[in-house]
Amino acid sequence: SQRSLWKAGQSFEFPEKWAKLAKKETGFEDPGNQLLWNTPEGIYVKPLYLPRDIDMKEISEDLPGVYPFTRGPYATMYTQKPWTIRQYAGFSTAEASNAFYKKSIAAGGQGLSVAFDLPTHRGYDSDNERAMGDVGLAGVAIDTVEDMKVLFNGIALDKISVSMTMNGAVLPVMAFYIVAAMESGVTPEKLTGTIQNDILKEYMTRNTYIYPPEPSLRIISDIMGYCSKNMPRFNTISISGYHMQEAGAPAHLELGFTIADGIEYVRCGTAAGASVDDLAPRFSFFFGIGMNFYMEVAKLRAARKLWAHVMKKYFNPKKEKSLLLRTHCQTSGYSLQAQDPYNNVVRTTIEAMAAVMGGTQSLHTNSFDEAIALPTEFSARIARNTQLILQHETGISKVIDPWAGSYMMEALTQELYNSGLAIVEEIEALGGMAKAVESGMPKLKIEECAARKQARIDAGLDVVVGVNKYKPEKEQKVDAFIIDNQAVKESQLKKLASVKSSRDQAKVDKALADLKVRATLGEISETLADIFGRHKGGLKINVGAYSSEYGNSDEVTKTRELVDKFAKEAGRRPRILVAKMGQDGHDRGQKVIASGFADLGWDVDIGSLFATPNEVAVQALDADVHVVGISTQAAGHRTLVPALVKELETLSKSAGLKVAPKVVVGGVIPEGDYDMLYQAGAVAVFGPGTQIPAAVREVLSKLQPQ
Ligand code: SCD
Repeated sequence: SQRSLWKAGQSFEFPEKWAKLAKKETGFEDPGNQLLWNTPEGIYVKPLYLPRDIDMKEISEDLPGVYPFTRGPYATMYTQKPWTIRQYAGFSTAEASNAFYKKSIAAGGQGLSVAFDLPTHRGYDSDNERAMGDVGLAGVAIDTVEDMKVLFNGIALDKISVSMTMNGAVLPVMAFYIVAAMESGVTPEKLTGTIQNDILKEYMTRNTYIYPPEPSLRIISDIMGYCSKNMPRFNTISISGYHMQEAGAPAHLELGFTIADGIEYVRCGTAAGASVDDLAPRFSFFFGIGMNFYMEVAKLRAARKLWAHVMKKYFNPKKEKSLLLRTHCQTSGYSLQAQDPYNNVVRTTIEAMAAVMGGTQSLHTNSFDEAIALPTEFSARIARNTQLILQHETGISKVIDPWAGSYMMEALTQELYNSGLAIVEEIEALGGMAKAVESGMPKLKIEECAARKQARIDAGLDVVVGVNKYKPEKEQKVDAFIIDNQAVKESQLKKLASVKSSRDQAKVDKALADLKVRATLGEISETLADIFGRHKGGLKINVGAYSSEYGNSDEVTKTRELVDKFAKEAGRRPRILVAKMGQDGHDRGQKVIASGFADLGWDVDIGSLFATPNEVAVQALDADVHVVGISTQAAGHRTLVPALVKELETLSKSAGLKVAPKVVVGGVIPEGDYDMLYQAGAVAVFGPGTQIPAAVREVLSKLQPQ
């Protein structure tokens, strides 16, 4: 592949003296160019960097704390105050999460970061029918102010900064947080922390939106406006690229789209009447840090420079702080593997080093078991200690921006800056990010990259240790932390009922319209959804991206032949509905599987997000599919898959069908759940790291041509 790259015409000059030596060592005609690495960013990483690769004039004046802040937002950076160790956590009930937070602060955590469960994100109380599979699973269930008070009980909200990852149901969550603080004696102006409040990326990737874009953007500017007046120490938005990277975006897309989102938010806020200098100083960012070490360090350096430049160009603020990009980072969840899972400790450490060398302000390090289930107490401790070791044992924080001046790092920083800027300009030409999101362009670009990445892994072109190469002879089992969804739900229902029965219902009904009483999260969100409507995401499949990256191998040909044989016998192609159920909106897996199956010869239908088991079954029968493939990331499968199998059987029977469509399940599924899923009627279960052609063959083997 190196040779074909070279022949494609990309050519750089290397010093003759070196080229001669390298030719001897490699036998290559033009070693410098034959050893180029064309990254998913479309950047050619060279085997050797030289002074000529950087523009000395451009970088020689760069200083930390000085515009354009390439070298860091603060002059002294970690030499005086290291980054904040801020571990994203939350599960089951407010009581359980509160106990966990207190323990983790005592063990060295420096800031809080609340993970809410999926029904809370999507604006449903725990007693809503659509919440049934997800209460308390991927985060903590918060229905009322009372829950929020319990969540922070005994934690001084004027001392410890609290980040809340909330976008869709941001109004009730902020309201509960402020009221809970006030009732514990802390006034709003003392609150420090961050609300994610970034809806644009939800439409692109994360999918925990509630309302359509226009009213959602209004809510965001209302929150930014309110906080800038009443909560001056609080960061009003966390403009997030992380989820784009998780969904498949290479660094240049993550960078460009995130900065373009930021520009859109400044525009929204200023259009609502605030000045850029009221808003921008409290903007913050959030990037994902994956395994391409140099690229990730360069990305953070480029992001600061790009933000400073575009802010100056588009808004010309007076305050220097308005130009300054401060960011949180999280190590990549996608890079973690269910196979040979202790390798993940190493991956996370390397990613954490990239975040820190890139100059992050705050960091979450993932736990090694996150590709399997929620972190256990043990794995959460190792994850936190990874940062404590970096802070205390390595000397890494003693030097500011340590990669500055490296030919390679400065060149990569500039290349990423250039590609990020080109994307920002492309989005601006479309009329800004809100318009671009409406067109579906960013989402499709990200999904195409995800399909290509999967194909490279399946074809063995990208090595993942322990997954597609160097597999262990015996799988190492790890303990999985399983939450009893039923028990959490029961406890939430009791608490909800008690809040509802202790208030004056007539007053609630009357006052819900202006949202002033102890309304629940679901009531507030439903009331607003009545006015704004609920947003529905797009459902397009990338055709061709997977197979063009994979190429024509024996494996692909063999698999296609089996699919064709089935088609011949059955009189039609095998047909699969790739669906998601419950409130889990992570759709990278769904989209990648849909692209892969389609490219390998299947007819593919794709299900809407947030479906109930009944809705999936109805769609499956309407489309007359052979198989329903459920993609699951948030543990809802334990409740939802058995319900789906029942629905399929009932509906098939009443439609007079002899056999119901088969059910297969794939995604983040702990080993311990496999039996339960088979017993519930699933015919195949696929964990993360499954190679798609192998999955296609296994699913085919479960089908009888009908
Ligand atoms: C810092 N300070 C310094 C300094 N370093 N002062 C002098 N010299 C130095 N060297 C000061 C700062 O000015 C600031 O004060 C204070 O110290 C705190 O520093 P900070 O840099 O603002 O750090 P922090 O408070 O930790 O804030 C970091 C962010 C913030 C700005 C990035 O937005 C944040 O914490 N974000 C976290 C977001 C998060 O956790 N998201 C989780 C997402 P002043 O404030 O007075 O200036 C999880 C998620 O979505 C997961 C995926 C999913 O669910 O899908």
